[in-house]
Amino acid sequence: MQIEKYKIAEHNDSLAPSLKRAYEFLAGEINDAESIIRKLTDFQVAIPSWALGTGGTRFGRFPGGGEPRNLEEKIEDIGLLHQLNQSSGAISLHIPWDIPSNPSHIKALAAQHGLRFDAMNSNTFQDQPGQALSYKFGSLQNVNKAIRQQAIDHNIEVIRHGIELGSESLTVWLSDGSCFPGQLNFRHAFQNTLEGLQEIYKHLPDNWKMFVEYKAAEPNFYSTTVGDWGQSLLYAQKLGPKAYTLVDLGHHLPNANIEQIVSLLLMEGKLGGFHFNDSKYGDDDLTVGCMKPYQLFLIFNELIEGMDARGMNHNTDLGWMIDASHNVKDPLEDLLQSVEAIMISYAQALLVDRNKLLAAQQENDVVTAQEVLQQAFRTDVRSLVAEARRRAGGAINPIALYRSEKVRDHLIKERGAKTMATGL
Ligand SMILES: [Mn+2]
Repeated sequence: MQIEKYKIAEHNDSLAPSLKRAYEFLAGEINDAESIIRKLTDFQVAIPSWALGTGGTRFGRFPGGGEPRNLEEKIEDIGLLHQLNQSSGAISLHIPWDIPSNPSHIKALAAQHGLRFDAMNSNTFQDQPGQALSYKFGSLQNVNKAIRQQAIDHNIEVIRHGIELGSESLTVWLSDGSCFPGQLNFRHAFQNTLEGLQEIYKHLPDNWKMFVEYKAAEPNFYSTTVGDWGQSLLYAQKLGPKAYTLVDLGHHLPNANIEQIVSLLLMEGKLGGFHFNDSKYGDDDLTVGCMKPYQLFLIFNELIEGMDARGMNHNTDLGWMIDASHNVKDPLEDLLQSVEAIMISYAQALLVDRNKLLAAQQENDVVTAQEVLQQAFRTDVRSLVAEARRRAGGAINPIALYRSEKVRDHLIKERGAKTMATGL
């Protein structure tokens, strides 16, 4: 469903006076609010097609009703999010959960909602119905050449779907690894995986990127064949200039310094994509910014510093995606919260006084360095983000409008109370 424009306008009219007060105060306190607003307006985060239904765990799944029943309805849901926040103008598809049976129709529908297709995601971490060979002992790492070939062929098929939709990148996340010591020859697993990725790489169009996503553990709990950024970078360097590392915030060992990782990957020109989520223990896939907003800010601080050092476009030169999914919230409200958290951290990072920070670093003035960062982090930029959204035609308070319009009730009425979106 879509919300009528006049309803967004009415909602904004009712909140405009208080937003104006807050925004004008903030704009008087910071440097060049207008240029930050322009950057916020440009910045778009891709919504993954698997996050529109209620996420499950291995213990169960509790769907909330009105979940999208097909790819068309997933695109409609993302269109609605984008209508509300004007920052969700892209969709990241997962194959085989979202195979477009009529790509030109799907492409047109997405365009109608102002959406483009971000990275395509392959899946060799599950066996699909009718699949000839099993990935139980891995896909590209497998000791069986025929299984490796099946995984290669699948990725080539995903690229083909992506070309039809106008996507320009492939994310490969492998669950390959081992659960027990001795199960795997690490070198053989690496070599097999590299050879498979090289085959896939050959099928990338010239303007495409391949993102090699790493993950420290789960579902394998002894070793992972792309286990950390070092291993991902090794693959990306051996593959060539179209291959990059993808950082997923939940895929590290506890307390890893992710901001340092992104800084060095950017320095090497090998950071390609980013998966936002938050976690307390492992790959919890919780709402962005719900647990560690300061960490998210510090990561954005390094992202901006590193991208600016290389003259990169903040919006287009990295793939920005949410990768979160869980049990207890309305997935659309959750995604609105995640995108809001991203925009807030981005805005705060744009506020950092880089000259002052650099000078403090040169002087070993540790106290000032911390003051500079925390000055930005402790600035309440919510009115700046809301003003950018209002000017772009979105809602000043997306969740409030979503609720007052009873969107979920409408979706349940339209789609039924017992629908379940494809996904985990
Ligand atoms: Mn991910």
